[in-house]
Amino acid sequence: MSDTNSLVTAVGIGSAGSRILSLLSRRSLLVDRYAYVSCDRDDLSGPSLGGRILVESPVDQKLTPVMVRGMALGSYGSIREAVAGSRVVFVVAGLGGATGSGLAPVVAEIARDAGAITVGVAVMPFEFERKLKFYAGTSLKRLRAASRGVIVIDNDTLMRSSPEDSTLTGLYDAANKEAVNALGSLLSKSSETSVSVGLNKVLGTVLQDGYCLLGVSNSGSIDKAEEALAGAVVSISKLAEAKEASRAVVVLHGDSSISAQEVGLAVRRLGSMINNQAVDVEYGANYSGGAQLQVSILASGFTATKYDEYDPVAKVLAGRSIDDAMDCSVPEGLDLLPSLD
Ligand SMILES: Nc1nc2c(ncn2[C@@H]2O[C@H](COP(=O)(O)OP(=O)(O)OP(=O)(O)O)[C@@H](O)[C@H]2O)c(=O)[nH]1
Ligand SMILES: [Mg+2]
Repeated sequence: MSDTNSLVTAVGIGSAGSRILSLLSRRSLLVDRYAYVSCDRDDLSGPSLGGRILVESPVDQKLTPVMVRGMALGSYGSIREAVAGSRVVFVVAGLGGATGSGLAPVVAEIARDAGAITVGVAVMPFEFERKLKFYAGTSLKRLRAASRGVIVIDNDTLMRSSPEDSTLTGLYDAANKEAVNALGSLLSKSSETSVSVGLNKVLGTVLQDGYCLLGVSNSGSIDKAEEALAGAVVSISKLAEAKEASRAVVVLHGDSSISAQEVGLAVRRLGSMINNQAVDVEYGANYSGGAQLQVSILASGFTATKYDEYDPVAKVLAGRSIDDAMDCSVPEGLDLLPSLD
C-alpha cells in the first residue's frame, strides 16, 4: 500500500446512511473525511461537514436498487474522488430501500479498487418492514463480497430502548442515538473522557470471515454492567449463534462512575455468556454519557445469520447462479475473439 493512502474516510449513503453518519461526524472520531451520496436532495441538506454527491433521479417513479445503480453511473468519478487516498473507507447505509441497497456495494467496490481497506456498516430493516427484507438480504451479500468486513446493525436491536408508543421519527431518533453512541465509542479518539479501542483493534475484529454483528443494551440498575452486557449478548443471539464469535470488542459508554472493575467484569464475563471462553476480547470505555450504562459488543466470525433467510432465491439456488443477464465472460487465458476489436 502506498504512503499516500493514509486517510480514514466514511461515506454515508441514502437516508439512513446520511443521517447516522452526519450525527457521528459531530463526535471526535478516528475519521478524517466524510462524504454523502444520495438520490434524495433532503438527505444531503443535513450534514454540515464533507462532500455531497447527488445522484439525479426521476421523481415520478418508485426507484429500485438496480435503477439507482444505473442512474449513478455518471457519479462514479465523483465517488472515486471522494475516497481517493484512503487507507480505510467505511461505507454506511441502511439496507432495504433503493438508494442504500443499490449503492452501498458500488461505493465499496470503488473504494476497494482505489486500494482502500473497505468496511461496510449496514443497518438492517425493522422486523415490521417485511417488504424491505429481500433487497436488504441481497444487498448485504453484495456489500460483503465488495468489502473486507461488514458490521451489521439490526434496527430491532436499536429499537429496544424506545417507548412502545414512539412515532416513526421518534423511533429513528432513538435508534440513531443508540447506533451513534455505540459506533462513536468504538471509533472514538482517546481523550480525557474516553479510553479508545483504537482503529487497529477494531479492524482486527471486523476484518474476519463472515459477518461482524453489533449487540447493544442499556441498564441503570445496581448491576448495570452485568445486566447491560447480558442484554447486548441477547441482542446478538437473536441474529446468529453467539458461540460462533471468535473475536469481540466490548465498549462501555456511561458517566465517570464506570469503574475499571466493571470493564474487567465485562471482558471476563463475555466468554462465558456466549459459551465460548476462547473468544479474543478487546475493550474500551467512554465516560461522556449519562447515568444509564450502554454496553456495546462488536463480535465477528459469524458464517450464518438470520439475514440468510432474507434472500430465499439464494437458498434455493444453493450457490448456483441464474443465467438471467446478457453479460458474457471470457475464460482467463483465452485471447479475445478478433471480432471484439
Ligand atoms: N436507524 C435508522 N434507520 C433508518 C433511518 N432512516 C431509514 N432507516 C431504515 O433504513 C432502511 C433503509 O431505508 P432508507 O435509508 O430510508 O432507504 P434509502 O437508502 O434512502 O433508499 P430510498 O429512499 O428507497 O431510495 C430501512 O429499514 C429504514 O427503516 C434512520 O434515520 N435511522
Ligand atoms: Mg431515502
